[in-house]
Amino acid sequence: MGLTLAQKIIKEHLVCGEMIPGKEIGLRIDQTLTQDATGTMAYLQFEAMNIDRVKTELSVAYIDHNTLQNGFENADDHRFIQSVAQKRGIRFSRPGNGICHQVHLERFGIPGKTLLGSDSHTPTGGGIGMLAMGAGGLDVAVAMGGGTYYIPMPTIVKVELKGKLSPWVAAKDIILEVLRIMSVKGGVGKIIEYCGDGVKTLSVPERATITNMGAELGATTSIFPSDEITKNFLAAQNRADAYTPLSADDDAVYDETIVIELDKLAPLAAMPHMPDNVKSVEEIGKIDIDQVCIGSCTNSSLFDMLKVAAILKGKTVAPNVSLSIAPGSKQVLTMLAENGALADMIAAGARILESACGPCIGMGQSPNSKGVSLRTFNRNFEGRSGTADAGVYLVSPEVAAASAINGYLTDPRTLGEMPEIIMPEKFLINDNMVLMPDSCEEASSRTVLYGPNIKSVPLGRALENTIEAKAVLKVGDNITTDHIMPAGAKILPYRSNVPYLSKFCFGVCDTEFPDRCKKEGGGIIIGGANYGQGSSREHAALVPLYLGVRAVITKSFARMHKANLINSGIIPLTFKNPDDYEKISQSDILMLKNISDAVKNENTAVLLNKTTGEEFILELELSERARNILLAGGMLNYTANN
Ligand code: MIC
Ligand code: SF4
Repeated sequence: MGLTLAQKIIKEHLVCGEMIPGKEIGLRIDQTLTQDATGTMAYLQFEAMNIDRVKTELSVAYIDHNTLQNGFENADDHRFIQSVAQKRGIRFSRPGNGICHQVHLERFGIPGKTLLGSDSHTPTGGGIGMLAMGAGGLDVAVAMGGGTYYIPMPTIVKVELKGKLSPWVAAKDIILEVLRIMSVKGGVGKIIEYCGDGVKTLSVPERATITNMGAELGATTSIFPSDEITKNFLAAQNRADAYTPLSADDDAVYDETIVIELDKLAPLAAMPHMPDNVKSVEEIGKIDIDQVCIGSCTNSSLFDMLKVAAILKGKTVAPNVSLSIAPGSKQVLTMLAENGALADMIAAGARILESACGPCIGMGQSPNSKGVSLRTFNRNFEGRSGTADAGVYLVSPEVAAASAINGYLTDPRTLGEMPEIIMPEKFLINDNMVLMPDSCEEASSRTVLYGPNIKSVPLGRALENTIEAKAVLKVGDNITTDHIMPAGAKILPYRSNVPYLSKFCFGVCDTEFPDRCKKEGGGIIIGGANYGQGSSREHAALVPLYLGVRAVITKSFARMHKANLINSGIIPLTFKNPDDYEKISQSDILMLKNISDAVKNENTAVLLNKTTGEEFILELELSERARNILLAGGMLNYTANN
């Protein structure tokens, strides 16, 4: 039986386990990336492991999230990450060099390699045929130290792309269509593999838009074959030797198939507040807008920017709209500047931002109250923009630029003929903003520089046999890590200060949660389906750990968050009968009897609701390794014990 492309790469990197869907497998990781919002924690954990140098083929530390330096904290974190990177054999991409995923695709990604990143959009690398996955910082720190990365073996979904996109319809519309079909929980436990004759009509940046936003499906990763188009992209980046042709076997067997006829797609938008709340732009109609933001790791390539510049050329942004544009990397920004496209954007009234995440993570450009913001980004969760009552629509660069000119949501097909974009044959190569690490000799005298905002990582405690605690919070379906641990300009600088961060935990749902938790000495959280979807941030587990949360009981979990809970020593449990969710109210006293015995040996545990007297069965879906980590009270204790 033939293999799919993802299965081939997994097979080549398999350290342990069998490739049976749902069973735990261990993978060798070739490359890692970190960004600064998760990186400080990841490097604190790496430093705690006492390993001299990283053991990967390549590790890169990017500074792209916390670039708004409103106080010393972010600059201190940058300095800390730089000092660790230089000492430990990691390349350091300086602030201004660009968004990690865009730069990694341009300068470092290699088809067929595994990439683990402390950011959920690491699957962007699937655009050139990498097996690229997001994970919590601790898992990335372990991989940097040469450790194995563990995941449940995913099932493989084939997305067959047929035909060619019509004018004004973009790669973003393909992934929005996949989201419409599969939903934000439809990809959990799955790898999405793209194939079909439509693949060869898509450039690498277009493929990367699709694999990037596969994160919003909850998928483990997404991947495209590596073909002539990949080869030309790598050659244009002066990296022809990185190319290897890769594709699925003709007789590969997939677990599911979705067919998308590209010529039938129209411009789409994800409406507030979920990336799968998708409708066609035509159907939504000409709603008034206040803001347009173009950029982020989803849509900030040179190709995207040239399209935007061509639409804006000779026009002026509508008076009711504020337009911001953040090109994805220094390479993109420089090339735009050199060919005049940047001048067209500026002349039209665009507010040019540095090459960084910026508004995507609420680092500035929050919309006005009740504002309507069109963004080429990948997430439109409530409050993520920094304005609690704003409504964010996710759209393609074409829709964004056309709407910025008109002042209302615009189907770009109404603009007439689509401008032709001619891509340069060679990208401009200048890696002067990537610092090479010290040699082993130099490294021995380099000190790691800790700022005063860097506080120690909270530690769990070994699991006791009975947990009796209050249901300190009950939430519904699709709770994101942005609900659990919000980001944004006011909070992000404290990513290395868990005690301070804890004041904002669950702030979007219930501002009293942190105080309640402290008063009760912790407790148990009750959640709905797909709990913890979204980002890889382990802070969404570390902060609840700090607040004394011992277990989370839900209808189902998102993959990365479940792994982060286990790493933090918080037990993830699911209702055997999802209807039992209704039988627990916030503030009920709950009791998990014989829980350490259950974690040791059983697939179920019993929960007694002491307030109502009812008992329910909960499921424990855990690998042997995860059981041992939980018993030890988290990964750091487990590693120290072993
Ligand atoms: C995001 O898009 O939410 C982030 C910020 O990039 C996160 C990582 C983080 O929280 O630092 C992600 O997607 O993993
Ligand atoms: Fe940065 Fe936004 Fe991409 Fe996250 S999704 S890496 S915040 S640009």
